[in-house]
Amino acid sequence: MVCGKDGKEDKDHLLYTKKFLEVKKLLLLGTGESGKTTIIKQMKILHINGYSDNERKEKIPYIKQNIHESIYDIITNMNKINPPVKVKNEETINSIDFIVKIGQEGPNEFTPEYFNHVKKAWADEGVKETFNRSNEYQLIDSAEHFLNQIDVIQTSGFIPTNQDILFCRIKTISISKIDFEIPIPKKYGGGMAEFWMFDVGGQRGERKKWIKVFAGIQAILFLIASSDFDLKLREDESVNRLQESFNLFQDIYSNVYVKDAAMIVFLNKQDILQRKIEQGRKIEKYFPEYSNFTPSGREECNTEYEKVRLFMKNKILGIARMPVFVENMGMRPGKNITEQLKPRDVYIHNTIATDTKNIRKVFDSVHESILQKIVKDTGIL
Ligand SMILES: Nc1nc2c(ncn2[C@@H]2O[C@H](COP(=O)(O)OP(=O)(O)OP(=O)(O)O)[C@@H](O)[C@H]2O)c(=O)[nH]1
Ligand SMILES: [Mg+2]
Repeated sequence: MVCGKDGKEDKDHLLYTKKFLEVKKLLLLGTGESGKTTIIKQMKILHINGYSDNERKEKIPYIKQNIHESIYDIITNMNKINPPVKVKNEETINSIDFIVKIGQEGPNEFTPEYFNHVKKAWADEGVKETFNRSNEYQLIDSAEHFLNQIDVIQTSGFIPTNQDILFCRIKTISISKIDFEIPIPKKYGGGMAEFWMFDVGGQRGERKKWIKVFAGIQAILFLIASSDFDLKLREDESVNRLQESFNLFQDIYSNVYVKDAAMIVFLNKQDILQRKIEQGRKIEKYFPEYSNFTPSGREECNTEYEKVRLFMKNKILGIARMPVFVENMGMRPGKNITEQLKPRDVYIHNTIATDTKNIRKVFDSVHESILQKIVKDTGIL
């Protein structure tokens, strides 16, 4: 307890302890496949009770479906990409025909025969080459993880690990909420903070539902898949996925319904971004302005990957620096008032949503930022 001469500090302390103890409502936003649901899964692992064996087993059909979607999308794109790719081993054609005949929906039953064909196809060098060019078509991120594990997945005693659950891709088409409690650091008075975290679908058709959960949100966790720089949007292949993310961030940043929420940005999928940059993929091919980008002297930048990370951070800060004007409807025609929104802090983190250790660390820091914002907003310090 903080004691003051006139009891003011005591009152202040009580006020913000009360604020800290209020439920904190966090909203996950971002484009499709940016990693929102993966963050929800991490909260269940870190702050709820993790996954029971039954819950793990419930994921098996989805994992098998991920395998089918992956192999189907790779092999049906071998001929479509330019230049096309041929199988290296003629015998693979038989397996490819078997899988293609099943169709996009997947088999009624995942038999040993089915898995043998998938394994044969995946072992072909031509199929691997097409996989390596997956930025030229649409492929889920979990493809390699599950295709490499068919032997384990097809056994009758298979129980998915946390890693499998985190990689399993299921598109979100409804709004869901999880709640959990985490300890408040002693310096803020201790106790437990209750969090409600909302997950929404990020594809274009899902975004009209977002407004339903805007009321009373304290913080927005906005996810950007930073590795998206060389991918096209699933919903509209004429649009770059990373550009779509920046545009969406700008829309949300200037949205008057969430103007009081803290803005926390996760530059996610850092593992994939690092791999792509180290393999020599060039971001300037998609974002020509990168060629003129020089990080400020204060920021550590020893590798190309670190420079790309700073470029993206800079893009976000650039959007946040732009003035936001909103028009308030006046009572009488012609009496509209244009108001400039207060600029606000944007907290940016580089994340790997599939890495529990990384998310534990980042979320501790997110929690701290939210507490600091409460202190700032209540005007006590
Ligand atoms: N390697 C890697 N994969 C990731 C990362 N974050 C998410 N993924 C994978 O990306 C895929 C999409 O993640 P989701 O969490 O389903 O994405 P979402 O934002 O919920 O997508 P929608 O529900 O369509 O809005 C999943 O297969 C995840 O395992 C990451 O940091 N690294
Ligand atoms: Mg989702």
